[in-house]
Amino acid sequence: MMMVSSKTFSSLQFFTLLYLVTVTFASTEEATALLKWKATFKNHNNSLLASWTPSSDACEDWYGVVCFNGRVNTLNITNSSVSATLYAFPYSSLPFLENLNLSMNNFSGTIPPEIGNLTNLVYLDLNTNQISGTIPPQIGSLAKLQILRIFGNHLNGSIPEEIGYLRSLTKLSLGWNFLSGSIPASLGNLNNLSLLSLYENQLSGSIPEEIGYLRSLTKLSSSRNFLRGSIPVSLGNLNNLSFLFLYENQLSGTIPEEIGNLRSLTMLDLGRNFLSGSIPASLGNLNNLSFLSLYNNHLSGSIPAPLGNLSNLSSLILYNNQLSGSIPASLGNLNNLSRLYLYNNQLSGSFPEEIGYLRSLTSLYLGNNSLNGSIPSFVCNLTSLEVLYMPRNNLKGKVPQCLGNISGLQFLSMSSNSFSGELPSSISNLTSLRILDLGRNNLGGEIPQCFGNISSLQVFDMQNNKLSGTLPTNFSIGSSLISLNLHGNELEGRIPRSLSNCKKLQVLDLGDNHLNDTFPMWLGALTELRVLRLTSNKLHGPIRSSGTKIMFPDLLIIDLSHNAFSKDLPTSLFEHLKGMRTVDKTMEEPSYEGDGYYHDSVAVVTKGLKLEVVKILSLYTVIDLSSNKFEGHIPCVLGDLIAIRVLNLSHNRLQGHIPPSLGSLSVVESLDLSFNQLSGEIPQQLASLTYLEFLNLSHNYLQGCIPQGPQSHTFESNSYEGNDGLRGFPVSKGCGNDPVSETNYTVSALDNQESNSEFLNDFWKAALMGYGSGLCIGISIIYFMISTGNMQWLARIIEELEHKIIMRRGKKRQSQIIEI
Ligand SMILES: *[C@@H]1O[C@H](CO)[C@@H](O)[C@H](O)[C@H]1NC(C)=O
Ligand SMILES: *[C@@H]1O[C@H](CO)[C@@H](O)[C@H](O)[C@H]1NC(C)=O
Ligand SMILES: *[C@@H]1O[C@H](CO)[C@@H](O)[C@H](O)[C@H]1NC(C)=O
Ligand SMILES: *[C@@H]1O[C@H](CO)[C@@H](O)[C@H](O)[C@H]1NC(C)=O
Ligand SMILES: *[C@@H]1O[C@H](CO)[C@@H](O)[C@H](O)[C@H]1NC(C)=O
Ligand SMILES: *[C@@H]1O[C@H](CO)[C@@H](O)[C@H](O)[C@H]1NC(C)=O
Ligand SMILES: *[C@@H]1O[C@H](CO)[C@@H](O)[C@H](O)[C@H]1NC(C)=O
Ligand SMILES: *[C@@H]1O[C@H](CO)[C@@H](O)[C@H](O)[C@H]1NC(C)=O
Ligand SMILES: *[C@@H]1O[C@H](CO)[C@@H](O)[C@H](O)[C@H]1NC(C)=O
Ligand SMILES: *[C@@H]1O[C@H](CO)[C@@H](O)[C@H](O)[C@H]1NC(C)=O
Ligand SMILES: *[C@@H]1O[C@H](CO)[C@@H](O)[C@H](O)[C@H]1NC(C)=O
Ligand SMILES: CC(=O)N[C@H]1CO[C@H](CO)[C@@H](O)[C@@H]1O
Repeated sequence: MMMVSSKTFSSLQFFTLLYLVTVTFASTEEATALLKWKATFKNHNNSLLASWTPSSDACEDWYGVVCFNGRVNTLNITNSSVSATLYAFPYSSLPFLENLNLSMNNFSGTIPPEIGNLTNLVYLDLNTNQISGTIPPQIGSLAKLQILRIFGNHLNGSIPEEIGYLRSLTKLSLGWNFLSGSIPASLGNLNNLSLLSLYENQLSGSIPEEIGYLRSLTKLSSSRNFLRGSIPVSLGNLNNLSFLFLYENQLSGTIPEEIGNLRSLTMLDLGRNFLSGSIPASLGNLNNLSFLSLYNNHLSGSIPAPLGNLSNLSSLILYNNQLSGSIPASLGNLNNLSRLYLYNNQLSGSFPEEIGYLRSLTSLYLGNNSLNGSIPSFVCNLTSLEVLYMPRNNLKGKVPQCLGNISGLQFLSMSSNSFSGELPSSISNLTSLRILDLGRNNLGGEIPQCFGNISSLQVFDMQNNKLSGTLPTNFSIGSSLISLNLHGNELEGRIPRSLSNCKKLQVLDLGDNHLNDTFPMWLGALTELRVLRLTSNKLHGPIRSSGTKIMFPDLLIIDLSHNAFSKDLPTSLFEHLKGMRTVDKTMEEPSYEGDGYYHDSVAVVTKGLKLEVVKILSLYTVIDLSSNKFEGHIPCVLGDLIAIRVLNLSHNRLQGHIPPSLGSLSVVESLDLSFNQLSGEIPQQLASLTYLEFLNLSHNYLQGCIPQGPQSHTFESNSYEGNDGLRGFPVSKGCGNDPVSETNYTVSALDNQESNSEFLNDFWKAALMGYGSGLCIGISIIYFMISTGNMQWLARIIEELEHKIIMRRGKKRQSQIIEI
């Protein structure tokens, strides 16, 4: 069969060829067995495996097959789009198989016990498939196994103790599954184990002390499980350990001093547990450490000064604890520090000048502590800073002009302090600035004109200061502005027409100022606008539509209260508000943003909140036109805005009847029509509003019987007082429909949990910074939470969504699956 035609054919070449011919063909039995298996694939036309044919040589020609001495030694069909099961694999026909790599395919079904027949296997890799069921104990027969990777599947049940028989194992990766039960102590026998990853399962119980016997371990992760108890002191023996990740469990007790013995450690993450006590000073011995994360625990005491010895540290993440005392000056030695997260603690004192030495610092998060004093100008030496986050401290003095020199600054928040003086105009030189939040201070003076054209700016929040003068008039085309909040200042003049250039604007709050203008109907062309708040200004005149088709299509909150608007209620405006006309059903399918990167603080803290704002907010729609000079009738068309939760038309000069169409506002929670000149009877339809928690119809000229419905009992007589003609419960008897027995309805008080709102406030700003899931999140949620204080209502929805997201955790995206 072999044609040998060359005349210069040496005998050496001849023997070589002969060898190839006789030896390199895989045993026919092996090839046949593999073909049989391939025939069971759901996609047997798989293009990568097209080379697997009866007429070709398995050892020479088949994709992914490597032979040794004519027998199949390696089967490596990683990432080959194979949809199949492991049931028909030729377990008994491949006695020399050492390397089986089926990773990143679509293998489903369970791992059959026959896997134990592959006794020569050295490497077994099934990662990132759809394999379910339990790990068969027969796997313990694979005595030569050095690498076992099954991460990224749907395995459940417990980890078989028999894995402890695999004494040659060097790498064991079982992460990203649904394994439960406790970690078998037998793993402590695996003397050669260098990597142990149990990341993201449902393991419970405590971490066995025996794990501390694994002297070869370099990487240990059992993050994201339900492990309890304390961190075993024995882990202090693992002197080759380089990664120790135990974050997101339920570990309690103190951090063992002995962790300070792990001199090889480069990354230590114990975040999101219930650890208490102080941070052991011994951690200052870990001089290879580059990443130290202890966030979200109950750690107290001060930050140990020896942490300043960690000269390789690039991230120090201690937020959400109860750390107190001052920031140690020694931290100024951390030349390589790029991220310093100390927010949400109880740190006090001023911040030490030495922080100014941290030239590598990109993120400095000090918010929500009790730091005092002024912002020292050495902060401006931190020329690498992108994030400077210091809200909610006791800082005072001026905002330094030199901040304008930190040219890469993207996020500047100093809100809720006591800063005074003027806004430094240098800030407008920061061409990367995305978030500027100096709200809730005592800043005065005018807003420099140049602030109107910081083209990168997305959030401009100066609420509750003492700014005076007029608004900048030069908002320019291409503006990135998403949220402009100048609420609670002393601004006067008109609403600048140039705001119509801010096409991305979602939130505009100019409330509580002295603006003197007519209604800015032209804002209706901003199709993204969700919140428009102009309350408590000197706005006046009738609200008339401009006749355009698109008018506030996404508006969900409009608050024009406490102005001097006059004439009829704006019927044509109501006819347009598309966003208020549908009750959003999308809540049923919240978007799951995944758990991308493991130590992403924000992503972890708030994984349940990664939702599109729009979806949440569309459940909270408000029309507040109270305390103006509106007259005429309440237009029936209001009844079409069926998504309204809060409708307030009180303190106007409205006349005529209450339109029965208001009975269509089926989710309305608060309805206030008091202090008008409404007459006639209360429409029976209002009695069917089952969500209604607050009703005020007082001080009108209403007459007749008060309609009774399921919610009527909750309203007291002051809901109706000042209407001489009204009769019936609760005002009087005599309508023949008094309730038989009084039921206890608990009307939930609007529950203003400041801490909750602050937490969310952090969240959305961080979200804007690109952490987690990107830009369009949270602005409006937070906006409304802070401005309405209605926490309880939102908390309910968020809980519901978190639950749904947890239920959906199984749907993981392959691209996100990581080994450790
Ligand atoms: C395999 O066949 C299916 C259905 O016949 C087809 O949709 C798919 O594109 C084919 N795949 C390849 C790689 O040829
Ligand atoms: C397995 O196959 C992939 C893709 O062909 C290749 O990149 C990889 O090096 C192979 N691994 C082994 C261990 O043979
Ligand atoms: C898997 O294969 C696809 C192409 O089929 C390629 O784009 C991708 O990078 C591969 N993934 C890995 C992890 O090798
Ligand atoms: C993976 O396999 C399952 C079960 O056989 C099948 O329903 C699914 O379509 C396959 N997915 C892909 C991407 O091939
Ligand atoms: C399996 O193949 C993938 C992709 O080439 C590779 O990254 C992995 O290390 C292999 N597994 C083993 C155990 O060799
Ligand atoms: C594993 O999951 C399957 C369904 O996929 C279920 O039937 C079985 O009871 C589970 N086993 C354990 C031990 O949880
Ligand atoms: C453990 O590793 C050592 C050194 O590589 C090796 O000599 C020994 O055989 C291994 N032990 C087992 C049980 O494989
Ligand atoms: C800040 O920079 C100035 C000028 O470069 C320098 O004189 C000063 O010592 C620096 N301060 C700190 C704390 O690094
Ligand atoms: C902005 O920077 C330029 C040059 O760097 C400087 O001349 C100017 O004074 C700065 N503007 C402000 C308002 O600080
Ligand atoms: C609003 O401005 C107009 C003229 O610009 C002035 O006549 C009027 O008094 C102002 N209204 C209030 C309430 O200040
Ligand atoms: C209503 O609730 C109060 C306090 O919770 C309770 O004392 C009272 O008995 C309840 N009344 C009825 C009628 O259930
Ligand atoms: C030859 C051999 O070892 N066969 C075994 C393959 O695996 C099954 C299931 O564990 C055993 O029952 C066989 O004895």
